[in-house]
Amino acid sequence: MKLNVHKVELLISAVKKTQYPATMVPEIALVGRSNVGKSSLLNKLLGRKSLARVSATPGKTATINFYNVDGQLNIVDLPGYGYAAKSKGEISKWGDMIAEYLNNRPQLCQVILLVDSRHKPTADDYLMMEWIRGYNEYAVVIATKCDKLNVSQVAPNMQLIIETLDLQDGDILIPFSTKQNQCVEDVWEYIDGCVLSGDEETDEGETDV
Ligand SMILES: Nc1nc2c(ncn2[C@@H]2O[C@H](COP(=O)(O)OP(=O)(O)OP(=O)(O)O)[C@@H](O)[C@H]2O)c(=O)[nH]1
Ligand SMILES: [Mg+2]
Repeated sequence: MKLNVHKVELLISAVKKTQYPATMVPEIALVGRSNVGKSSLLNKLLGRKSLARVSATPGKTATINFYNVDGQLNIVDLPGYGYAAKSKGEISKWGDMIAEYLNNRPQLCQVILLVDSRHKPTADDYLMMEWIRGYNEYAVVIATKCDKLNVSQVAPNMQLIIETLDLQDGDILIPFSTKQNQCVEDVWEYIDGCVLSGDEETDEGETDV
């Protein structure tokens, strides 16, 4: 069954647990470094140009934003990590805010990790992947900004991501770009599978690892 996006609503921009929406629909969270393209991916997936605010400057998303899709699913846009220009206090406050969400949300059915397709994943990405491994049956990684790669760079860069994050059989790696439409379908295929049919995996369009 394909989930068609008709109505999207920002439920709340939360900074603490008491503000999380009481909805019991399945949730999918987008995590990754600042500036990797989490908010852009959300806009592209939901077909809304500027629902989530996007910026060329890292650190744009500072709250946990819950978007409800057709009353069936929440997609959660989290603040990014690894933004060096922030003060130590701010980094730790953001880290705590992200951890509090990830550790206190039973309806969270999958955490999707975004990494920049141009670069080797960082130590923070690896830590995030370890957390995801402990929490989800398999990992879903989206390699963003693929339009910035030459065709010949795609395969080796995907391989670098697979090796650095130690992706295993059954994990999913989806090359993504906001400038291409096919990859949007690939992500939706996966979300539909995850949300509507339990933990069913899809194998179209993604890189088998
Ligand atoms: N060329 C290209 N640029 C992209 C793509 N996705 C995102 N960007 C750009 O990357 C920058 C950061 O995008 P955001 O979506 O704000 O990144 P974010 O991960 O939400 O960042 P934080 O909110 O700081 O954590 C913006 O200038 C986007 O236009 C993509 O697929 N291709
Ligand atoms: Mg953002």
